[in-house]
Amino acid sequence: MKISVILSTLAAATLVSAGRFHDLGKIENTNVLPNGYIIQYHDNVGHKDAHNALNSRKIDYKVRNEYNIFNGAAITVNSKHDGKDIASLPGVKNVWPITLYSIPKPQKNTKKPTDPETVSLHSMTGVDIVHKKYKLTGKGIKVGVIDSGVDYKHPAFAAKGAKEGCFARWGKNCRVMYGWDFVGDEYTGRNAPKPDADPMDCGGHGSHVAGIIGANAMNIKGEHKPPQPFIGVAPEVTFGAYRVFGCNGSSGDDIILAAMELAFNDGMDIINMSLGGGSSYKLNPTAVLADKLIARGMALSAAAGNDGSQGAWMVSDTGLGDLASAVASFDNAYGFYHSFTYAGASHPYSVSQGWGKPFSLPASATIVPVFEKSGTLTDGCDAAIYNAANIKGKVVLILGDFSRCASGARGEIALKAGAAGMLIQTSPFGLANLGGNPGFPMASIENKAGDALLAAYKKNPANTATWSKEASNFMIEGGGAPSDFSSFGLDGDLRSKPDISAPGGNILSTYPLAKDGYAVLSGTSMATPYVAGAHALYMQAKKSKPNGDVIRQVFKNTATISTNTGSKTMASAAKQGAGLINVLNAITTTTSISPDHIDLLDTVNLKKTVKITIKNTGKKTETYTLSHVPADALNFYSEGAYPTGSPKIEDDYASVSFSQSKVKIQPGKSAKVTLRFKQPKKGNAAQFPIYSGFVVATPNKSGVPVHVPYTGLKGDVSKVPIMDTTKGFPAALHVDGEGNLKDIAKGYKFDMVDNRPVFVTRLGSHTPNFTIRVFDSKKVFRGFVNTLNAGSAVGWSGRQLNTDDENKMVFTPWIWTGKVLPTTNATAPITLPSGSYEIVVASQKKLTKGAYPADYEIFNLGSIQF
Ligand SMILES: *[C@@H]1O[C@H](CO)[C@@H](O)[C@H](O)[C@H]1NC(C)=O
Ligand SMILES: *[C@@H]1O[C@H](CO)[C@@H](O)[C@H](O)[C@H]1NC(C)=O
Ligand SMILES: *[C@@H]1O[C@H](CO)[C@@H](O)[C@H](O)[C@H]1NC(C)=O
Ligand SMILES: *[C@@H]1O[C@H](CO)[C@@H](O)[C@H](O)[C@H]1NC(C)=O
Ligand SMILES: CC(=O)N[C@H]1CO[C@H](CO)[C@@H](O)[C@@H]1O
Repeated sequence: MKISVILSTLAAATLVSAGRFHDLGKIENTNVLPNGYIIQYHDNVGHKDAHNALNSRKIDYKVRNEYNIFNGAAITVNSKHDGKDIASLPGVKNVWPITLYSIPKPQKNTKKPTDPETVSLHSMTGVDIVHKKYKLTGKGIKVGVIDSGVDYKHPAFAAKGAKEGCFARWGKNCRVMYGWDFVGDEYTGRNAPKPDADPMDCGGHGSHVAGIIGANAMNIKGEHKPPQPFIGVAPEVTFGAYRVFGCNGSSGDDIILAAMELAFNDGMDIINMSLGGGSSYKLNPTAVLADKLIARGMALSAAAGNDGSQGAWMVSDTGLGDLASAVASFDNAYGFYHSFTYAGASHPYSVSQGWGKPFSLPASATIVPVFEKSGTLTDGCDAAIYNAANIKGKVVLILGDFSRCASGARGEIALKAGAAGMLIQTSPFGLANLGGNPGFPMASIENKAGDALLAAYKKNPANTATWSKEASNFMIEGGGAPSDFSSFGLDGDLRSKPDISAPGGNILSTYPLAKDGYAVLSGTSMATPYVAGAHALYMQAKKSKPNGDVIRQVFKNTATISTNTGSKTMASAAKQGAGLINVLNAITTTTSISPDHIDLLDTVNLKKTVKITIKNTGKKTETYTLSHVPADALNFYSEGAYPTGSPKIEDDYASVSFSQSKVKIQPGKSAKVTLRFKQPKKGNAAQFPIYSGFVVATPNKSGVPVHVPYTGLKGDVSKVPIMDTTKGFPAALHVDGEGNLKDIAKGYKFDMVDNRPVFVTRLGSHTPNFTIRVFDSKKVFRGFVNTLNAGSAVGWSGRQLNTDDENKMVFTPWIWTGKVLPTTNATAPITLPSGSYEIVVASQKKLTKGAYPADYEIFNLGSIQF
């Protein structure tokens, strides 16, 4: 077996608890702080009781943070005690190791800050109209940014009438009213934080996020002038800047919990968190606290994650709570372009860099497509082809195939042949960037625009083109669809996640002045603050502050359901959630549907009938028509036991029937409708396709249609492979003193000091309970493997990434010391006597009760002797 890994870099890990053991299954990433634990107490237990309990067990510990809403503390343990001891203390409900979160890796950007489609994202979401027509700005709403800080001096954060921004601790009339630096510049997640009062941003991420929520860069002149004017979603919100990242590195969730509680105590209405992290269950500390804060009236949106290339089951932790919003990303869609009108239709065009200005041509410069002999549009690389056509003083239309000549060269040829200008049809789609030619008007047009011109020319070659004087907004071909990088759901309980999407691909926003002031970034981190800003607009519009889950429902009900780029069918709800947020629809709708998601589960547990409640919150009686909009099914298991990075998209659709197809509802009243689902006929149940769709209720007046997404898995989810067996996992190997992994020689006896067995595992999907069990030669169960590097092997776990940031395969090595945890509520591991022991890797199958062995996926790794 060829796996190489340097074991000395592995961090100690794991946590345990009498009630629950929470293994994070991410030991390989060293993203756990050694000896650090987060403890949650039972409801009636306080800090003092917890100290007494710790002291009575003679545990030498230091308090890092205490949490009143979460009801617990973060501690560092100096003595030999570990998570298991702490978990067994009276009054302790949960124990987790302190986990490090990083700022999600920004995605590669294809756009520059000057590209037109980086500013007009608000036309995707109705926010442009909400600004103009409803004059909503988020005034009076407080939004907390838990991130790398905010460059509060940036002029885009200046209060009305002020030239620069400021922080209220040291200034007057500031938009950043609250804030704290929990960590200091040098904090990396692994060293001691040095808190201070100044939340100035150093990394840049937090300023970008804050700008998306509420920058105003419309009228900034001078040194800090933006590459083009832009505005945030809610440009008059008040900010809290809670800095949890140093200039570089990660942040511990002990710090993040403290920041979330301070944000709540400062009276923040909304917080947004975009933390990187694998996907697991909703039972992680930040998700637990998030649900508590939302229940107390706060709104919280969290990034779904940028792991779209890793396949299914990848939505990040923090947004997994029942009440929180996990936010997916769409690519920026609209662009502000000059255009021309031809045969009654307007088409945007993108001027070549060489020409650099809009076209201004006489009506006599009609458009002439130039064809090859075969009748297809030419690439325009040969002079002869122009000479054969009558193109003098005309604008030639040619195909954007750049394999034979570059754009400058073909411009030169057409110019010499006497053309007045050139339009290039982009292939396959989307407006292309052209280098062009300084002396010749050249521009790219969309693929569909090229087709439209050809069709119109055929009917009437004498059509003339009119060139616009002003630029205007166009939805751009290829934009406005789910971002490739945005993570796929579902979660480990087959719940429908992510919840909603917002623009997150190619977003222009503020950056620290020390780093040029502006940047275009992409990621679900950019989509998340968009939703936070949208919450602020909604609260201002309604003059009330509904809880986050209430607003989530409105946003989900009224989102715009979208197709994938180049596809006619709707994108899966496991990718786009309920669709792209539409704030205009959200504030004007007079209908709601609850619940805001339908989890059909798998074939075995299929929820065949589901009741939804439609409520008419308007002033007039409405008759609603119910309909079903199916979405693509995603097949991640067409190639074997490990989920493929990108799914096979299949046209399997569920069918839905309604107890009534029309329902009349009086104002202020609601009605229940029963939905009957049949799962798709076509999909191959052995490949577990995830199907989805939307149930829509359309009011008979011109009101906003509302919908609820449903998701289901065809097949028996308990048969979805948990262990990745495609690459030789799981296996028992031999780790020598230098950390090299080798096969175990037959009859080998380990000394358990210089030579130890290591059990390697790699999870392709979630398991409610991952265990490595030890049986003696009489087949008697002796306990769960306790390791040198990763604690004891028992507890839930999310799926593992396919590859890490360095493109290395991700897996977990469990280095065995000969110790076992005899039961899950034992207070300490015990050392087994020398002998021969059988090692069994057993992962509980999803949606089962957990009876051993029936409900487990089991691999026997053979015997280990020591
Ligand atoms: C952060 O990293 C950069 C580049 O690696 C380095 O130049 C800088 O000094 C670091 N900053 C801090 C505060 O550690
Ligand atoms: C819409 O439905 C209501 C209730 O059934 C009805 O009174 C009204 O006439 C309908 N309006 C239209 C335009 O069909
Ligand atoms: C995992 O399985 C063990 C052994 O059956 C059990 O004691 C433990 O409670 C289970 N843990 C969870 C989280 O279900
Ligand atoms: C573990 O806890 C269970 C109930 O939670 C109890 O029945 C059992 O006796 C405990 N085992 C030990 C070893 O404490
Ligand atoms: C306002 C705020 O906290 N924004 C954050 C939203 O979510 C992600 C997670 O940290 C961050 O990237 C943003 O900084």
